[in-house]
Amino acid sequence: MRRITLLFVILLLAVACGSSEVADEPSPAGAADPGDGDQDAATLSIVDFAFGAIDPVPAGTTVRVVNADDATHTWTAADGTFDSGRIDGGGEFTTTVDTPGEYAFMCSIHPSMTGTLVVTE
Ligand SMILES: [Cu+2]
Repeated sequence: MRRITLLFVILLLAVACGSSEVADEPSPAGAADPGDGDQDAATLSIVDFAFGAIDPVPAGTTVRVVNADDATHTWTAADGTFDSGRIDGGGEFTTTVDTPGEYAFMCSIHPSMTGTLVVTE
């Protein structure tokens, strides 16, 4: 009887170890979460006196410009379609782009900072 109990305990330990290994595996569901949120929003970052990349966005998208620098910057379209005005360091500016097109933009304080926003239909 004692031997059977011992076998049972060993079996339990084996099962417990096995299930904990399974639990340690990363959940595939978790990997799909980031970036899945708001389809109608896009973020453009300003880091180290440069605009980050921004993928083409459909018309009607809300664009959020985040100034991660300490310096003040602006996000200004060459044709005047949008102009954030001064965005203080750590600040942000949000606008909605409604008209399809290709918009060259720059920082009016630091004209060497440039980029292009593509708005699709
Ligand atoms: Cu600037």
